Amino acid sequence: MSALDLLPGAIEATNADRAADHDADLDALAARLARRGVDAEDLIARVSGFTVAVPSWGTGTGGTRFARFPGPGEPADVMDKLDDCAVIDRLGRASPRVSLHFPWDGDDPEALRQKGEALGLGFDAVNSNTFQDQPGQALSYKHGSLSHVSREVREQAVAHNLRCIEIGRAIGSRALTVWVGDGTNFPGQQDLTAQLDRYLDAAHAIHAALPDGWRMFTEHKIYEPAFYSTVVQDWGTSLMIAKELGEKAECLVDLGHHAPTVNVEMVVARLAGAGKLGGFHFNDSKYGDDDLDTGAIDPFRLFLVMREVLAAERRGADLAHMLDQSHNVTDPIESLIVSGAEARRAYAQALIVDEDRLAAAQAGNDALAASQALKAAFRTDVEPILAEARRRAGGALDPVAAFRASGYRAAVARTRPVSQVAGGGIV
Ligand SMILES: [Mn+2]
Repeated sequence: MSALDLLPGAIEATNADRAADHDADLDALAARLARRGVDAEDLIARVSGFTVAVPSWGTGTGGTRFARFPGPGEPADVMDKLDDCAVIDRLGRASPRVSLHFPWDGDDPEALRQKGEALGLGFDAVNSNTFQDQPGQALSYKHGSLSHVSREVREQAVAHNLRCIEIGRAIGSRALTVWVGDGTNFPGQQDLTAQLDRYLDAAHAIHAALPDGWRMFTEHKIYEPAFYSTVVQDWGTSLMIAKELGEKAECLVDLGHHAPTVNVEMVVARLAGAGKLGGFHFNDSKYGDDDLDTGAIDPFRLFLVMREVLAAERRGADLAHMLDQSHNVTDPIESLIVSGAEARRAYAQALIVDEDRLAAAQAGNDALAASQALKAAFRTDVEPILAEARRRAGGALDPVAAFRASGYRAAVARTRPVSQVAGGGIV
């Protein structure tokens, strides 16, 4: 028996416990929404159609530069990670696809494809890793990858990205996310302009290798691991790169990769307006790239970002939504379930904004009324809509309660080896 077989009984039991309260809450919310001209059935359908990909690397306990505290039953390999991703989707019903990271997730596309098919999971964007060295690697990325001064290192980094595309093709992915750790720690360490030129030259080679129907996401980050400068430091550079590379290149916005006071929803609006918004890495932060759980710190910002997502989608944008966060003190499965729901919550809140009221306020320069129109949507507790979307898809009304009742973590802890990796480092 697989540990996954523990889920149906737990979903059924916890749903039965909560059904009466949930039905009453849903009826009350539907009536309230109806008075505002919002059809609850329509909202449930829209929410059900909004999904976020789970990052395979997020299923293990994360860490900081200081330490990592492994939890019980951590995935030992990518097959375990995919099992955990299946748990997340079966309970939360918001994440039918997984975003893989190579070479962390091996080099056996056929095995990945078969496993995904067996679990009912698809694959979202594949992520390349040229920010650390792997055992047996010929050349080091210590001083950069796609922007390295050495042509040989750049070629090695390009070749890795091409391999990621190859694996992605075999498993049904249709996008490659490129984030590099390239940058400098000292003024003068590198020529800032020449460094970006080298990056562009290498990125062109990757872009040229993209199959039809594929996209390449360029992900910017203001700092870390380089602390003085990074090669793709902000959305402006990311946009320059995407425009320079061509049609298949688009910008990915990781919510944590900006300076603390940056207006991220503005960044999203600008990239969407330029026709170069490709997708997101959702997470949350208080100070920098904290990689905290989506919606954990500033749910209002997430809502405002989702407003821009919705606006872009209404204009025809096809956006890739992924989670990218580090779970240092929680069970990663629980965090990823909750984060998928938080993304959906913000999306649902964005959907119920009274657009006519907002447009009238904007046309009349009535700032207060405009703000109130947004707040009215943000203050609405849409949890019954989210829960109903889960239940109708066979998921749990309360997925964390169902997960805890299932005993899944204890079951896999009996069969998976205890993780020995206690050192610091990113995940
Ligand atoms: Mn990211």
